[in-house]
Amino acid sequence: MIDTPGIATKIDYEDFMKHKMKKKASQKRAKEATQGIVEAIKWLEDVDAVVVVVDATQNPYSQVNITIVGNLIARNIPVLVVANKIDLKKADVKKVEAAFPEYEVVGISAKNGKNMDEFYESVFELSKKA
Ligand SMILES: Nc1nc2c(ncn2[C@@H]2O[C@H](COP(=O)(O)OP(=O)(O)OP(=O)(O)O)[C@@H](O)[C@H]2O)c(=O)[nH]1
Ligand SMILES: [Mg+2]
Repeated sequence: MIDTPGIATKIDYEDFMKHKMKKKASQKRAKEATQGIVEAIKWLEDVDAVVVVVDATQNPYSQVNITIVGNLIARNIPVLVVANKIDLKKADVKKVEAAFPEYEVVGISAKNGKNMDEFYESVFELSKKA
């Protein structure tokens, strides 16, 4: 099981500085984070199935989501989309479903454990496709 770092298209060392890191350390950390993403994308070559976890309070139609999911579709890799943070008012699972019509979407809250049974059931179904 691989837990990849969050795949972002933009890593700004100044974001690390906002967390009280010095400039040099922030630049080093940003470089490492970028490397982590490159490695995560390489790992996609070797996986049997992918659980894509998105923040359901954010716009699902981001460039990075479209690129990653497009890549998985092209490779015929089974995918389950998890719309996380349904404990927040802003969360919109329907919007996530509309953005990824190819895949099953399960809404959960990792924070308070909501819908975990449905999630495990979906992972089991996903494993059968792998
Ligand atoms: N409200 C709410 N917040 C959550 C939930 N799950 C995670 N978070 C918060 O979201 C932030 C990111 O959570 P992480 O678990 O670090 O996310 P990640 O995708 O593993 O992040 P990276 O591995 O660093 O890319 C943290 O502040 C969590 O507390 C949730 O279900 N509800
Ligand atoms: Mg993580």
